[in-house]
Amino acid sequence: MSYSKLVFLALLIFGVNKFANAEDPLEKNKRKKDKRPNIVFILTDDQGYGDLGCFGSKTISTPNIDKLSDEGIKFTNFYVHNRCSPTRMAFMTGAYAHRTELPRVIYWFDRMGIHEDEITTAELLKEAGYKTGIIGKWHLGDWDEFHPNKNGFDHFYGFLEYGRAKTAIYRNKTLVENIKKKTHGQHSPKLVKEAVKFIKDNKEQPFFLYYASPLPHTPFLPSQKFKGTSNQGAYGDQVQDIDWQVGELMKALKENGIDDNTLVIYTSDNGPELGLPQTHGTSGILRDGKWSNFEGGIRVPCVARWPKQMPKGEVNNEIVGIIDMLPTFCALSGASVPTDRPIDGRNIVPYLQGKTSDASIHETIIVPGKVIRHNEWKYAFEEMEAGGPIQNLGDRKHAPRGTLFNLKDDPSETVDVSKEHPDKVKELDKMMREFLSEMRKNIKPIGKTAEFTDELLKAEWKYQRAPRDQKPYYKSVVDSLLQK
Ligand SMILES: [Ca+2]
Repeated sequence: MSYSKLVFLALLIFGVNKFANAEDPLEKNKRKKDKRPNIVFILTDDQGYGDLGCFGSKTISTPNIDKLSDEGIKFTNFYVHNRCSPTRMAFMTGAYAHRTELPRVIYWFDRMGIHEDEITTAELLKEAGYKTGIIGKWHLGDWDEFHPNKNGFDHFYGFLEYGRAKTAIYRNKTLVENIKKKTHGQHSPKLVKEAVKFIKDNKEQPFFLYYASPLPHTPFLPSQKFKGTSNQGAYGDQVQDIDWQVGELMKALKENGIDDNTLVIYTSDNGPELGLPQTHGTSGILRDGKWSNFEGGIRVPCVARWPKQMPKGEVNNEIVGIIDMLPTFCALSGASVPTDRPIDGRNIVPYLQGKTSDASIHETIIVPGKVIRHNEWKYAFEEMEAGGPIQNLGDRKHAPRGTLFNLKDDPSETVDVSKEHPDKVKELDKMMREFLSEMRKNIKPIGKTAEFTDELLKAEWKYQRAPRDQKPYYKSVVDSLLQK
């Protein structure tokens, strides 16, 4: 039976019941017969393309993640945005983050976040009868208006945001722990414990677990257990910590007898932070890293495992990305993809089943207004910048507007071939203009708190960046605006 028929049949038999009662034996029986897969989506933070054993690392050991690759599919062309919040927004909405006015990171003082009108991946899965959980880092708004519980997640445990020195762990809306000093790796066992419990509690029914580790982001602070275990400094130690976490999650799936029909996807939210004085992440063969729209910033390692339907040990070189998760998870759960708004992602279930046809599901991936990849061609609609604001660029260079790379011949983006292919330049430039024209017509607002004003936002930025002795002054400006 074809997959779509299976989904249709499952819907016909089991329906979508929002009022499922855990005590009702009929409902319980239905859930036991529910054959839809569980989904575990693991997202790491600032991990480079070259920093997994299965992606060629010789200095970091990742046996558990490599096993996912051996038992499933390795995706070599998986795209995200080049920084945290936009990628997480794209994951939740199935669309490029620029469509929601979010090309940048949300900081805790921003008073903005995901808009209440967004239809999130979690909401769609919840509506389809999945139990939904997020464990780890949210980063789509630090204020109550944008809370994961208001965006389709039945369960939340972790950090609303992880960018500031002081942070906190919440379970749903309850404060569990105030964290005075960043100690990244120390939180891993707590996150794992919560995830293992979530898996156990929901083994009788389909669930969606979004496991968003705050590792291996700067500052590199591995837990004592992993300190010095890799050959790539404290950064590598953190990746080995992540690998341990993946192993624990896989163990829990096996122990609960559900690993066969659970789709596990592992990837990173953006490329590695480069140019640091200490040993850091690597993009492997790709150029540049985080903050940049060179491949090292927007292409990340990705592996997926789903024994029930997926072939073992395959490599998929097609263009795919974080935007594809919403339509793909809709197809798996029987939910309908929203039709009242542009969705840039595509359903890649055929790839997950090992089917690759002559026609690619995706031919194009875009960073709106910046770069466009179409098949093997990559075009700089604007100057492609190397690195980011806090990085030492060393000998890393920008690429001027109009640069064209052929990623098939030149995966490391070293030779501009725009002069040899003027027609291709014209074609891609036109594609981007047409995309932007459509996007501007359909732009969706970012969510804002009641207090949000441009004036307040500017004042908070100044306060955050002010030297210590000037902080009281800028704080008084913020306070006076808040009292208005
Ligand atoms: Ca990140």
